Amino acid sequence: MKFLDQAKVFLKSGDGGPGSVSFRREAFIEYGGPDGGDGGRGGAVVLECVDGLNTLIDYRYQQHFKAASGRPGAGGNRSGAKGGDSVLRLPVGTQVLDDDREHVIADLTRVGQRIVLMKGGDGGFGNAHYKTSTNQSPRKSLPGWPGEEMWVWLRLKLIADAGLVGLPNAGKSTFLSSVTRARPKIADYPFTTLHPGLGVATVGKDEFVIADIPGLIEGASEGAGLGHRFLGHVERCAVLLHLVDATQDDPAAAYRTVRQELEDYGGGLSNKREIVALSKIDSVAEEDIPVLIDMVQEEIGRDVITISAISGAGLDSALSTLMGPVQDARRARKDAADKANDAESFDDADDTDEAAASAETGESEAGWSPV
Ligand SMILES: Nc1nc2c(ncn2[C@@H]2O[C@H](COP(=O)(O)OP(=O)(O)OP(=O)(O)O)[C@@H](O)[C@H]2O)c(=O)[nH]1
Ligand SMILES: [Mg+2]
Repeated sequence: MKFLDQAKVFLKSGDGGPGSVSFRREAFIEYGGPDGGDGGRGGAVVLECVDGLNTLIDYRYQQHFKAASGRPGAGGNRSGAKGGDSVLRLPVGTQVLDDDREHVIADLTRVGQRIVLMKGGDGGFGNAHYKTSTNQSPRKSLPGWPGEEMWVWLRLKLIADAGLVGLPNAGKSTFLSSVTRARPKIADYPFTTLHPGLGVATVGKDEFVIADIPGLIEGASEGAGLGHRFLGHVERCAVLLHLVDATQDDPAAAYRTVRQELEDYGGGLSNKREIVALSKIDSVAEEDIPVLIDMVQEEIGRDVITISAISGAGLDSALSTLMGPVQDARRARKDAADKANDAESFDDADDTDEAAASAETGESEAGWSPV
């Protein structure tokens, strides 16, 4: 399946149906009168957050979404039927931005979330509505109110627990393929990965989602390489796994380059918790490993771990190390959701079902400082 993380679409909610002008006229029935029903309401534009999607590719093929108009009212006081809604099925992590891409109109963070973005226009009144004591046979009715319309941008920021960053060729995709069932493209040249991919890793009974993104190079923030466009996909991660290729000449410089790009990107990435791993450790001589570790530790001022996605060395411990911050973030989200829930229903404090349900929403972001 192709990957697309932004799309521009046109949305329109349905117009209201017109009211009807009608009079009851039947043989042998006295006192006929106005009986024109109201028009139906136009359909709404609805956003629905669904499971099992991680691309916006569908929105490349269909860019116009129009809800149906309400049906006209009719005689016999029959109201028109409501117009059908237009429903956009979107992956978790989709944001809807206005035309100038500055304001977030909606943020879909949990499966099952449903947002009515634009209501349909009201139906117009039929003439029955205007019957008064002084005007027993009004001929007035109203057309329906128009629906709303606008262009919006859909922007997908994948929601993963841990994000892989590093220079091209650092072994990110190989790591993802070794610890999850994802099968990204892997090759011995830079920019093998052209779009982000996700995989689910298992640690004991727990699972967490890892995102693999294209490699960063110096100047990515100015658009070099694939630029830093895809960094948005690791913005919501609890932790970054920064892979530094142990086989290259200057691992410390490689680390610095990527850090610089994370800082230039902003979005809180440089404050996110980061685990640094020397990768491809199977390909360096045993005696060089401590030297390399020292080199990088000196640069970053804290511990690094070593891994080999090929031999499997260090992979389990890397996953357990990532699991810590992932669980911290989940706990923080749960606490925040509980708190919000308590504030909302303090008089119903022991309604634990409700608390658990809202804990799953994960609406809040955990704030992190570097480890
Ligand atoms: N010896 C050894 N080679 C590795 C290891 N991990 C990755 N490689 C090799 O390094 C090369 C690059 O690996 P990728 O996983 O494609 O690197 P990447 O970081 O995803 O690269 P981009 O997608 O270009 O950013 C491939 O030829 C891999 O076979 C490892 O642990 N040991
Ligand atoms: Mg890759």
